[in-house]
Amino acid sequence: MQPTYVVIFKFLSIPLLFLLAMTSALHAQSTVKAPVRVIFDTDMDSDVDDVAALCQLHALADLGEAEILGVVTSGRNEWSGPCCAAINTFYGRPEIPIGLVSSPRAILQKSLYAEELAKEFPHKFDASKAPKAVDLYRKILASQPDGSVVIITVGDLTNLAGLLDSKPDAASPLDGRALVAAKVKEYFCMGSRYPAETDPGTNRWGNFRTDPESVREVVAGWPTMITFTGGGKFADSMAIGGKITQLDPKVWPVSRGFQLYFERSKSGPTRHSADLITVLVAVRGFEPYFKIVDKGHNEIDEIGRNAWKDEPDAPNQRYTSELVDPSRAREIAAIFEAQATANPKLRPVATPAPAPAGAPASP
Ligand SMILES: [Ca+2]
Repeated sequence: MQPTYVVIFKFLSIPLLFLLAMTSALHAQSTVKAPVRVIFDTDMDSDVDDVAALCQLHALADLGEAEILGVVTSGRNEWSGPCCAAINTFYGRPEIPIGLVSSPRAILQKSLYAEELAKEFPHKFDASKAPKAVDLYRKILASQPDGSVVIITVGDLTNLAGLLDSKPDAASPLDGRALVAAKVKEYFCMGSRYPAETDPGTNRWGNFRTDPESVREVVAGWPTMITFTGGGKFADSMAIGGKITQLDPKVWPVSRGFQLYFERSKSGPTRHSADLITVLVAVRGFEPYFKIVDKGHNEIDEIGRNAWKDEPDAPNQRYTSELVDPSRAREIAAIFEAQATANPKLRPVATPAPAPAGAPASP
């Protein structure tokens, strides 16, 4: 007996089959999402999730889901810029512009990996020719369609405060706030804990305590949607590192970064995924994993502690710091690791050929 679908197809004429095929192709085309146009703003210094998050963003670019318009660094560590350049080069995108923070508010933090990644992996970054982060933001935003750009910060908010405060220049006749209002679709911010961060200490940790003045200015003055994503237990529940550290650290910057971080901080074998959560939500949205709180506003105190207040409601502020189903945390961590370890599409890493039978095992 013939399968049912064969019987059905026998009754369909060739032109009708062609029409059906064309209709489904057109439908597929109309449902393909345009890549999310991203500017990635990172403190590529103190913590190592930035390394994995930038690799993840390249993987999403390889899938056609994101386009990386530029990368800017928010801290004063001199190796952060070249480290980003090394990662961009690894993924076959050495042309991505990299801007460096210039504000006197920017702080200097040590890095356990940035210098090594910058020295061990090829790139042609020249800090003396790199644009200032705010200038690069302005240039990129001015060149993009209205309402099209997504900003992701996984570091300090120093550059964004500078952007809001920037004056008209050769790139655009608009001041910073008007330029952001015109060009930025949404802003995704990795920062702090939710519903509140209550550390009584004065250490300058995380992304809000490092430059609180800038955080207060950005949160108060940002003219489009801001989505905050939390750290702490939320990001710990999706910790990564197991698969990343299995890759050859001589070949893969992400593996080398995690190796150095774990060795030198005497930690591991996993690390929280705070910055990767922000990237995933910015590019793919909240569904199906992330719970959103969209009523209220984020209140930031003088030292950068925050508290989510239900009243009054800021229509342009929301956060996620909880999973719809917390039992799926490991599933999401596996997605992060798969993305951070995906073979670059533009510059694939050769997998070693299997040794011929009978050959001596390599040392
Ligand atoms: Ca970070």
